[in-house]
Amino acid sequence: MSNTPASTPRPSEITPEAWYLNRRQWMAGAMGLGLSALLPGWAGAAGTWATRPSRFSTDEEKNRFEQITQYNNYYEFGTDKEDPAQYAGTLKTRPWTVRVEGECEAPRTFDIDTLMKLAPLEDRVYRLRCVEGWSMVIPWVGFELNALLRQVKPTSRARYVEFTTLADPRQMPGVRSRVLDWPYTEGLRIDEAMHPLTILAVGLYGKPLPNQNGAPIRLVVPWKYGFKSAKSIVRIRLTDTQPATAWNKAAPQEYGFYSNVNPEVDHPRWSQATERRIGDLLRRKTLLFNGYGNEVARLYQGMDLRKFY
Ligand SMILES: Nc1nc2c(c(=O)[nH]1)N[C@H]1C(S)=C(S)[C@@H](COP(=O)(O)O)O[C@H]1N2
Ligand SMILES: [Mo]
Repeated sequence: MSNTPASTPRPSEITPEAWYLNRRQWMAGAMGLGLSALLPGWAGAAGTWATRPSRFSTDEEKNRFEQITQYNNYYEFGTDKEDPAQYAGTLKTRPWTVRVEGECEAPRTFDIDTLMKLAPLEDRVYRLRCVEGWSMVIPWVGFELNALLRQVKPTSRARYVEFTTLADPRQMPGVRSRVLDWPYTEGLRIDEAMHPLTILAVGLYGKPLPNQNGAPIRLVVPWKYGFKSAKSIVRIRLTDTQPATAWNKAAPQEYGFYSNVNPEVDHPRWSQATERRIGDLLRRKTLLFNGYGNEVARLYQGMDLRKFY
């Protein structure tokens, strides 16, 4: 029970329409009671959300705020785990826009403050499994990517989604080194992108995202290795062909397009059978799809997960 979120509705059961309606109704109620301080999304002066657990959340113990914000991968700010916390202060997160374009009828540029308001009143407490062999449990605040994609009306040719993140050498010292071919890009198949577990996170622990965690907006795909969860996104493009991804370009035999967490498919240089939860002494077994198999296994029915790693 503790390893998987409570039973998840099928994507078709959670329409963005229903979700907006719920939120509107909730807001109307809150207004009526004079509880405007509890309004979702908009953080107001305090910059916080009043959140409640989501049915998608794991009830495993959460990592502490300090662990989540001081042990990071964000190569634009350096490759050591302490670098992002130390150097990401130079990242300017306002003004900020996210361009959503490509195979869609209504391409649009969204302002970050508009997007922040889409985040509902719930924490998405997700496991994050890094390909390097460590994991954390993080209470994200965010909204389902499908809610944004539906707004631009994808065409029938939209089979994949490409994510492009900021690469500004003036703000990001790591971009001057050649560890990756900047900008950092990632990709999902359209059904993965539309899945209700896939979110754009704008906060954690009820506060706007710290820069080192990918402010002001980052992807979170909890059944895939952490590197799929691109930080500080500036562009989302619907495509008809599989997009190139930064890690696949850097080392194709090590990092495939799918990168689903899989204890049976080893990284060429190490086993993926176990992981260390940050804060724990002993390693634990890694779960197929990071424990989200009940929700996502059907997306890969009939696929050879060794070939499509
Ligand atoms: N733009 C960008 N996004 C990125 C990375 C990065 O280096 N640059 N690192 C990835 C990796 S390897 C992981 S494990 C997660 C870490 O997210 P966290 O530091 O918020 O836990 O971010 C991912 N997103
Ligand atoms: Mo990672």
